[in-house]
Amino acid sequence: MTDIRHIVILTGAGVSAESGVATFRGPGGLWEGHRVEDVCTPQALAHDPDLVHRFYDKRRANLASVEPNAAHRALARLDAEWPGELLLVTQNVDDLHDRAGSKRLVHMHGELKSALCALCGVQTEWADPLPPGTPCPSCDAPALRPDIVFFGEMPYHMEAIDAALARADLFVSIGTSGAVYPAAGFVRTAHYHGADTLELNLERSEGSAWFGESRLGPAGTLVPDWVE
Ligand code: BJW
Repeated sequence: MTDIRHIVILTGAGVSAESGVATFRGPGGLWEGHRVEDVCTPQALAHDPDLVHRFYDKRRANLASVEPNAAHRALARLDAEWPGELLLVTQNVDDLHDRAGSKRLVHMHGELKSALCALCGVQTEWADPLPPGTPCPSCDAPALRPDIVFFGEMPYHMEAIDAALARADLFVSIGTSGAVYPAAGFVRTAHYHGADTLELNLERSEGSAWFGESRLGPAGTLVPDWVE
């Protein structure tokens, strides 16, 4: 990585798979027992808030039984030691990158451990139990919801992500199917701005053809190998 100074890394559910966090798509995926439109849209939250809260309560409870894996740890090491600019953009709502020690990190699809007031937009730490109708600590409206970016909602930190992609010399995508936008388009943006592009994934993602290089295998092996 001799000429590389600025790195943007995108992670998806595959980076947490070896920690025991389910991915979304495919057999055994998180949405196998749920239709996405039943749990992951603002309409679903309005129509059946109990179902949506239960879905995320279960996922949040699961965090207590999982640990960061070798891929999370390698990325945290890179963050600590890389002298140039680095931004780790995760689509994951788990806290495994945080617990591994990554600092230059943004959660573009929200966080299980955060609550969002649907009325005033204030974000607070999630404290169990927070059933639907819990009042917001700031404006008192009974509008606290999981701080998760649903389909049709704007992902977080897009300005910072776009700015980092425009400066990146290297864009690395890890453990994501490339099925969900805008994250699926980051490889094209980075390529357009002249960055090298590398994919580390168990199998070729939907946008695989856009990457300069694809390495296929488990993140727990590929990521430490790449970082060293
Ligand atoms: C391993 C591994 C191992 C396994 N090692 N690898 C038509 C065209 C284009 C766009 C749209 C469209 N219609 C609608 C849209 C927009 C929509 C969208 O993309 N829809 C698609 C379905 C087409 N997007 C949105 O609505 C987004 N907002 C938006 O676009 O706002 C407007 C906007 C405009 C302009 C600029 C910016 C914005 C919001 C998307 C919100 C996504 N939310 C979710 C749920 C989060 C909460 C939750 O956790 O429940 O985020 S959806 C879900 O998918 C989750 C994930 O973050 C996301 C991506 O999934 P991911 O991480 O890729 O997981 P998988 O399971 O798909 O893949 C895992 C991969 O890992 C696989 O490839 C495996 O092989 C691999 N793997 N084990 C390495 N050990």
